[in-house]
Amino acid sequence: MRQQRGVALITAILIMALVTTLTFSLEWDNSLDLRRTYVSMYREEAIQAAIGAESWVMSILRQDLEDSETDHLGEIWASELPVLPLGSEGDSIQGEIYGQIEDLQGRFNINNLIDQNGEVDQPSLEQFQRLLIALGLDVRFAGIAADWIDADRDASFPDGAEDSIYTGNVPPYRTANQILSTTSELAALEGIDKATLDTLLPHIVALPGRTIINVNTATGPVLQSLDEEMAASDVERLLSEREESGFADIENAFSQWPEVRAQIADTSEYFQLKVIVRVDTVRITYFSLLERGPRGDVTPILRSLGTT
Ligand SMILES: [Ca+2]
Ligand SMILES: [Ca+2]
Repeated sequence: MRQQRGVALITAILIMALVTTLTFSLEWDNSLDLRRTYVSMYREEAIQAAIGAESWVMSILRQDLEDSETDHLGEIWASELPVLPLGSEGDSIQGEIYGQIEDLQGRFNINNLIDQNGEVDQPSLEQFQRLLIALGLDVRFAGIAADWIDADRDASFPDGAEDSIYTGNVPPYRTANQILSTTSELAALEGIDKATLDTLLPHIVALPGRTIINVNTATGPVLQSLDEEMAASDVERLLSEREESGFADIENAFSQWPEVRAQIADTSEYFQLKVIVRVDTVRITYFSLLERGPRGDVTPILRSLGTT
């Protein structure tokens, strides 16, 4: 009798343990499911908030074209979008949204490296070489980048790289042989490392078609890339002359370098919006490339979600 009671007790304990484990595992799965649902819901809300900010920014850019004839860093679009709280008081879910707009024509357009026939554009290649020198980077990347974008498969001399180089890599890959949609593609270039990219990326952009530089928003190294006769001291003088509201008269400011005139402007068509949205524990970074037409119509031409 005693032995049987003992067995019954052990069985009861085992069943109890089994039920507890099952319950715990069900609760665990349940809370994970709930969490997953919340995360995807918050993410969706964050994207909707970013799209809302995008249409607000589009109206700022539209208005800007009505109000001003030039684009410079003292304008409303160029100031940071302040941190705005999301969700009203008393809401259990809290978040915020902030961001900035950048004029992309203050940068060197990497797609200028080829002309409309897909062939290397020599003056732009030389400009890119000067930009690399101004940034203290290896000048060979200009030729290597041009080969990556140009239509042919013949490596340029002395600085170039086509499929024969990249197919030897592990894993092997081929050159794009077409214009870039994002500058991060340059990470695939022969010999380029992260430090080089980090230095280069703030000064370059990949825009569809050829563009000219807005000297009101250009970085110092980009100004210096405009002409081989332009010294670092000239750039310093130009930057101090430009200050916040741009050059009063670009013809006058750049009269010393007559060949530069055709490559520069004091207006822009391409802007990048970067918005960071947090909803509860979910955070997204939303990028939108905006094109503003001559009549003020603004169109998002490339949207992406980033991690930084
Ligand atoms: Ca303007
Ligand atoms: Ca090529």
